[in-house]
Amino acid sequence: MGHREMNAPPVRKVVRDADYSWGTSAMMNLYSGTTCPFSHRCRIVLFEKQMDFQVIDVDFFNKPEDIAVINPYNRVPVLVDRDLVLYESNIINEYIDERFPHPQLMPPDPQTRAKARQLLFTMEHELFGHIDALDKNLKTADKVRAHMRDRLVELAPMFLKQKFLLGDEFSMLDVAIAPLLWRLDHYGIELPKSAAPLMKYAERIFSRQGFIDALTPSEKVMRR
Ligand SMILES: N[C@@H](CCC(=O)N[C@@H](CS)C(=O)NCC(=O)O)C(=O)O
Repeated sequence: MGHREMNAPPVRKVVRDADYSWGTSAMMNLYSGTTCPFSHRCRIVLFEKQMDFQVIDVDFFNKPEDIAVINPYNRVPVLVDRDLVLYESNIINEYIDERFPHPQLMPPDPQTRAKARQLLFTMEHELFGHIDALDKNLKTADKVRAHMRDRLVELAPMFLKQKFLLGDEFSMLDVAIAPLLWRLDHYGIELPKSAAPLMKYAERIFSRQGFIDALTPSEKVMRR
């Protein structure tokens, strides 16, 4: 898996009319929702690495039953790497990062790595854990929008001093937050002017080739 001739370009196949033939490929297969922010995270990591992989678009309106077979929570993203089946975007991303360490996205030293994991947890708790309420337009959606806006505004001053969330290097933390920053208009989250440094930071991520390549056609039109 992932082996190829020196200098040969990586195989980055996107399967749009999937036959869902689980794990039959020698390459890593990512089953990914075309508008799913969690799948988006995994696509970004795959495209940041110089390796072969296959992204398989999963149609939410016609979700194959096999997803429930390989993920007891019946959700995407799911990564299939031969015998290994993984779900949960952050767990998938750490696996890809360890399997293909260049460029390394988790910090190399244990202390900073532990801190990064804690920040990933906080990000789920404060931000991504509420996305379902926005996607499903639940009664709590407005409250959730205000909560997410406030948490994001708190982050803004940090980017007056550093380029990315963990310092001046792009890391897994930036990967994890990027799908939300890309979807602010889509989710109706309006940020005040004081969040300008955060949006400058977001543009820094959006201009990366890995980020651009990872966008699906449905995601491309989410941002004006
Ligand atoms: N915590 C999970 C969240 C995954 C998730 O919520 N995926 C959504 C799509 S964005 C899903 O598959 N929902 C089930 C459905 O819509 O049927 C992760 O990080 O991977």
